[in-house]
Amino acid sequence: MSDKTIDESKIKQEYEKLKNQLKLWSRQYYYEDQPSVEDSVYDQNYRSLQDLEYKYPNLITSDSPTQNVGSRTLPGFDKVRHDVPMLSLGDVFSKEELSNFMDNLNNNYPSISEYNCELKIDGLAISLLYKNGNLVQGSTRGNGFMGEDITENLKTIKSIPHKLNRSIDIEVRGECYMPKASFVNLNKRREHDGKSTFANPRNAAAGSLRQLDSSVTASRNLSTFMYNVADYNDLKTNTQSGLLNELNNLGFKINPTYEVVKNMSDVDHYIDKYTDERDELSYGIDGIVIKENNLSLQKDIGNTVKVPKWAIAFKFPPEEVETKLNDIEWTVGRTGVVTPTAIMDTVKLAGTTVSKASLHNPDYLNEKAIRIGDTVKLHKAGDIIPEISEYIASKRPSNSKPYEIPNKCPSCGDKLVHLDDEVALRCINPKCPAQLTEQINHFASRNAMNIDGLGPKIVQQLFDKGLLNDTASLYNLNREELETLDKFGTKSATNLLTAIDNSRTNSMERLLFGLGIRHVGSKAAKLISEHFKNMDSLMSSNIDDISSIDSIGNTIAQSIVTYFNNSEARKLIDEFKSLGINMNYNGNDIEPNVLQNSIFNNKTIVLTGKLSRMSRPKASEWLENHGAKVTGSVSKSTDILIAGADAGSKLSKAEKYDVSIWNEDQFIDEMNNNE
Ligand code: 0OX
Repeated sequence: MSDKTIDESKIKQEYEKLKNQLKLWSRQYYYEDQPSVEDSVYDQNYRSLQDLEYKYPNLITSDSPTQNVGSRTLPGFDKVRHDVPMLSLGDVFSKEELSNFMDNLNNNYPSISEYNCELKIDGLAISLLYKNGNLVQGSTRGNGFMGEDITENLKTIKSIPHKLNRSIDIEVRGECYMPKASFVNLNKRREHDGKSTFANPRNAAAGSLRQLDSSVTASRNLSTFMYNVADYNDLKTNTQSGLLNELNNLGFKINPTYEVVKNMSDVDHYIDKYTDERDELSYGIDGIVIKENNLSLQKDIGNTVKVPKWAIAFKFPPEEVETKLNDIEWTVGRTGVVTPTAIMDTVKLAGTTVSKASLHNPDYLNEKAIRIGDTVKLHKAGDIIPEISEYIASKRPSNSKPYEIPNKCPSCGDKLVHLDDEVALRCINPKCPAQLTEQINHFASRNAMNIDGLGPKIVQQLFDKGLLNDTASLYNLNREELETLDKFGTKSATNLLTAIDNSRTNSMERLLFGLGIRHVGSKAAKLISEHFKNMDSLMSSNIDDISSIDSIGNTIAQSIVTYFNNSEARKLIDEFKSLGINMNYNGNDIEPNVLQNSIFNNKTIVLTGKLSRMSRPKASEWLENHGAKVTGSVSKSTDILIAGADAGSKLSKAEKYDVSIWNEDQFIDEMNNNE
């Protein structure tokens, strides 16, 4: 073989390698939402490929990322300037505010005679540009002035005409959305494929439009409702309702529910009608849009920089029902925290039956000032979690008395205390039966020692019979004792004994998690066990040793050291040792079911801003227990940013890296789905 041929084959090899590498990275970034290299690395290699192709054009193959026109392979889309800005909408949250808005407008423009009411589709605003009746460009709203060119993707949506019924130049605007059923199916499919699911149809639509391969968008079954044009002169109509009709004639899908009305009372009816029918619609709506109907008047009224002054969005209030508060139940958790739960008459609320709502802690309860017997208003926070908003003063029974926060533990009767400046009430009796049974339940749970068949009812019976008093005593149970349990024959007793016995060989992380050390979730337990390999070396480590582990912070490290400094804890470990419980890390254990089923499993998550319904450490702990790695800063490898109120720079960084951003409601929504 000549030197030249060797050179050529080497270059070809290099070209193939580079091309395939880029294709893999591109796939990881766009299809799997799992980028494995920084953008800069991708760009650098992409340029090397371009250089090679420039020098050796005969190498170029049609599957090269540089040749892919339909599905761009470089991160990001081309920018599109909106010559006529794409406005958003101002919003109001009550009928009173809406009525004020309309009164103001009517006073300033007495010639207003009509309003057009439309449903507010919960999707993404898009703009479609037609030249001579042909679709030439489709874009996202972006910041209103500059969006992204997503023409190829929008072309895959069936409701978007490629050719209009008239050969005109026109720019049409509207909403792209994912129907509820498509969203449910998509998430089912993704879950089945082990991919992360979308939090809501809006996010799913956004993710589907930002695909660089149009065939992915095509498979997502998106749809559109168009409702506006950049320049009214392009249409022969002088009203918003007429404009919708014209758009329909041109071949666009419009939402047919619009109604031309005269006054606030009509608007009121429209709102009530669709508040009732909302659940039945096949697409999500998050409110009603009210627009002054005359287009020339709209022009006179004008816009602010961002929103029209002639239209407003009325956002739906959360659904609310009334019910009676019958009791407040206090339950003791395994760490001794005593939490109140409202027990109410069962009611239907936003699609489910509800009879309980957490009252969180005494401060919260005092703030609500509710009494047993009160009629209360109940809503679902973030559309998911039942929450009492307030009591109805006029319905308070005349003989009701202020509710007294208990000062004794409902389980052991010991005095309840507030530790440090905690709002939570605690029972600090280490022998409190409720705490002990909860500890045993936790110890036996799937992510911990995974003792099959040892549910809370059995634990309670064993405890009541005096056969169990702590986690170690589980390993001393015998068949005769187990056979004294309700409906427990020889077979069930043998099965349970085998399950208990099998748990002796569990890998160290299960025991470590099962101990119930504050802040130590199952994921942290695994990382720590992986690092220290056995319990003795963990017990003799210090805070620095523990926090040197990647993604284990000071809080966890401090908590572990404090735990093992306690002689009772050391005694317990000795007891476990003498009972033959494995103290070593066995290597990669089979992931517990909870982790396998959790969408948070193996996700890198950052929490930022103020969460209103739980503390950040609590949220972290929960996430870690569900397999997530919680880190402090946003990077390309972050999967999800959970942003509470007043989120700052992490939010903009996440936007930059195109990290999924969830608000607290979405997070709580997913927590519920994962429980
Ligand atoms: C919707 C929706 C949004 C557009 C520009 C000025 C008024 N989400 O369904 N916006 C508008 O109108 C805005 N109408 C809608 N129906």
